Amino acid sequence: MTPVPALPDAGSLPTNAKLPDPFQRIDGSRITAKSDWRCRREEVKKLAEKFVYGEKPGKPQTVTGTVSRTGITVNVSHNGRSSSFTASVDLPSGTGPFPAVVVLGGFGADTASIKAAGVAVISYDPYAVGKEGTPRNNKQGAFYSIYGNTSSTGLLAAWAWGVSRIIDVVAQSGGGILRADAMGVTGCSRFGKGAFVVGAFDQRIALTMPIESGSAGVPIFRGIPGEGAQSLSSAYGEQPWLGDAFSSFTSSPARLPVDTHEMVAMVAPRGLFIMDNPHIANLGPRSASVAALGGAEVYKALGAGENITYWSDIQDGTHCANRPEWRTPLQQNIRKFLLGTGNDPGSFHVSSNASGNLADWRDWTTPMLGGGTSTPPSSQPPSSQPPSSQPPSS
Ligand code: MCU
Repeated sequence: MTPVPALPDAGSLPTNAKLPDPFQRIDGSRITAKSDWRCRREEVKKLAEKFVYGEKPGKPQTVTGTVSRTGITVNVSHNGRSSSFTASVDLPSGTGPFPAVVVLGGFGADTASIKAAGVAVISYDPYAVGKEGTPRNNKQGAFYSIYGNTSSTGLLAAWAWGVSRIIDVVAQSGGGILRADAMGVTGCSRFGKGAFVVGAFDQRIALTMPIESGSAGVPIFRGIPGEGAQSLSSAYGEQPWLGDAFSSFTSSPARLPVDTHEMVAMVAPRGLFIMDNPHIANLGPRSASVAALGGAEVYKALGAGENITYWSDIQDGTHCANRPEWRTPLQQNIRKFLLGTGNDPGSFHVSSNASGNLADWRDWTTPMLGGGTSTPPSSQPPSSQPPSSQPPSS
């Protein structure tokens, strides 16, 4: 892969009230083929690390661990430092090996439906890897034991690094119990922010399902002030979720060279099911719908427009409630992307209370990308993906 060119300096970024063009490379040219997306995605990733989340390092020098029918252990060492953490496993009935969904935090995800579909639940405590409640210059948890307590990487990227290590261990385990090629991720609220970053930064995740993620999650940063969602300075200051470098953007998101529609795009063409709550303006649901619509343009350009679902048309306004409206699309997404037994098209069900208009936010058009081989046909089982949507990834 061509190396990513030099990234812009924080001091020289132009102000752009519109969403950056996801198809435009750092050098100013636009991509023309589906096979160009992989390199462009790498640029987006580097920009997102530098300006938003902080660096998510790749696989450490040593990752070992175990997978049993009840739990996963992860042991990591790198440059003479080591740390470890565990996650619990809850298997569905049947013989396996099973697909699995990593659930961040202990609430909000419909784990009963996941298991009923024949998929294992891996309960992952993000705080074991990146604790909340610490100052930015003394971050704690398994990630920071390795990369240093003053690492500028925020908690969301640290949590995502932890899930990547779980996948490493599952992949190394021989696949008797869990399938590393059929892994999903979900979580609600702050753990919806985490689930979103997990799926954007690890191409091995087959299905990404953030729930009611709010500011620093799915909503476009540029839309948050106008919508009256949790302010960027509040989200930046409440916990070190975002990287330290985001501090210079909290009152000027229009200077960001990336926005979250491009995090949506990083998930493409893989399965993405965004669940949101239109009854709580603090969550920025209108800005989340714009992120989904903007990112969906990349899905469409890759010929994978049916792999993204956005659903905020729900009755109950309680934050992180278990919602009947999401059960059917959840089952459909699991069948399509984890079990390989279905092919229902994704769709947008945007509440009229909180529906954003992409046309207000973009000054670019969606190209017809050439080449037919960069995205899997949606009926393809999750285990076999063609080269350009493959790892390497970490
Ligand atoms: C929506 O996620 C967060 C929100 O950003 C915070 O301001 C609030 O304190 O907690 C929410 C959450 O994680 O609720 C469970």
